[in-house]
Amino acid sequence: MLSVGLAGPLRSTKDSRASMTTMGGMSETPTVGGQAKPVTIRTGQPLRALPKLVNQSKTPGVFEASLTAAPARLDVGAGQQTEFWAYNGMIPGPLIEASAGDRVRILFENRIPGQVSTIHWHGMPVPAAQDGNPMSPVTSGSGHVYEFVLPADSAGSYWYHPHPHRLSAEQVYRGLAGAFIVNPKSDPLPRDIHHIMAFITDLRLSATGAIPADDMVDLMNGREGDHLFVNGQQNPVLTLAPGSTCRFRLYNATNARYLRLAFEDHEMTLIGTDGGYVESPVPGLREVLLSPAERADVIVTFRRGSGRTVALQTLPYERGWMGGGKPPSQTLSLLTVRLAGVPVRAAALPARLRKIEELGTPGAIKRLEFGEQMPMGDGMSMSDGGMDPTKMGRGMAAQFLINGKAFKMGRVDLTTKAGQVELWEVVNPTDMDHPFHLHGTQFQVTERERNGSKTKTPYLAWKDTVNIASAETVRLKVRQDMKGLRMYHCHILEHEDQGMMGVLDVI
Ligand SMILES: [Cu+2]
Repeated sequence: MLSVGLAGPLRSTKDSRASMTTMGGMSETPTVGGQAKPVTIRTGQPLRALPKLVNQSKTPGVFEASLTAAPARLDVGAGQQTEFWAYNGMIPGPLIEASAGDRVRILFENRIPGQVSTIHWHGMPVPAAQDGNPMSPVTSGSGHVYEFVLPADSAGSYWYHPHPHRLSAEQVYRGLAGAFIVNPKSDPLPRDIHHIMAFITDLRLSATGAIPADDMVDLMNGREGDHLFVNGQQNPVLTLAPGSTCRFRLYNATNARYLRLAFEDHEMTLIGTDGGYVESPVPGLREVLLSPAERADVIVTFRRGSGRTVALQTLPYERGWMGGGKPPSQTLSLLTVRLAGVPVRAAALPARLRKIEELGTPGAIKRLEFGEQMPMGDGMSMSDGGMDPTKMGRGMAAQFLINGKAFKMGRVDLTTKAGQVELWEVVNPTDMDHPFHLHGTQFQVTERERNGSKTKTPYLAWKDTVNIASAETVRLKVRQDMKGLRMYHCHILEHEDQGMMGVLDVI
């Protein structure tokens, strides 16, 4: 177990966990920070479409609206009210839908009691000053207008969430997150394909319906809620005619849960990643792994008959776990597709979806290495970039690092020239997986390396978040086109808040 005063890498409990499961199965008991799971949430409601944020502008090519973050009392199907922090009173936040080329102007009002906040436009190519960095906080009781123009080739499945200094994890697990779709000027997909948003979140509730604060287990591993939601509903039902072809925009908007997604007995065809369409559909996928913050756009044709169902499931995934309190490793149903009525003909996909320019020869190489460390000495007096001592027991906390350093406000960690292609090597020698996210642009993953064996990425795709598995190195090409300060960090939000983040200055 962990002890005071040690400086060195933390060990995960992968091995001991495996033997515990074999011996007694005790680790399969659902826990909430060590207590039995007390709340039952309704399932089986018709899947609802995400409510849209209404465009207030009458001018073509302009999207104008307001988002207010404030406490909201809502029932998510538990038969009791829960106090969330919500955008415009909704869990998840309203869907923002704009088109490539649009000018976007969003008035943000922060009514979260006593906390600064920001809105980060995750994955979107917006100017640094408009991107909701922790350096640009909006104080409680005040507002800020975010304004940016969506570039011509920026269509994709993005999202928005708070990014304040050390408070991102709490503000997201209390409910602040929403989807932001940018549509292309002309869409290559045929119109007879159903379009389904699947914005996946998780939630922990106490017996009284309250959202408990992060405990030590959460701070170490990232918080996994006990209840999984699609568009704010637990295991809702989507009814379709047999033979229907569906496009699912799959989002992992959880703090720390890995989603290994599969449709029972149905293959998926990948058509898009974080930054929009891939060049050509990639058929034959049995599963898609989404680490926190990643998105995938997939096509499924439902080939079972009327009266049958097909579940969208998340399968067990070992991401590495430190200490006790590991949630049960199990297959969970996220969404049930019910087939009913007269069969329809499957839709055909176009052979080409878009052109992606391959980023050229890198002019510079950067190496980023994740680290986990026990604090030195009593460790609890850290003033910058460390953990919040009010939330910890003495001597119990880990630190999460990039290149040996915890995030420090005001420090620039890396510098790059606008317009220059770089090769980034992201190295993970720790025992846990960490999803790596970079602001300001999309990148192209070129290669993964593990135990000396290298795998080239088989197709071009734009990504803003990529999982770096334990003991893995991921190489990616990236070019920043806009000057200013950009964050890069682990998207397990508790790790980000506890220092696994740096600042890139684009000059
Ligand atoms: Cu992490």
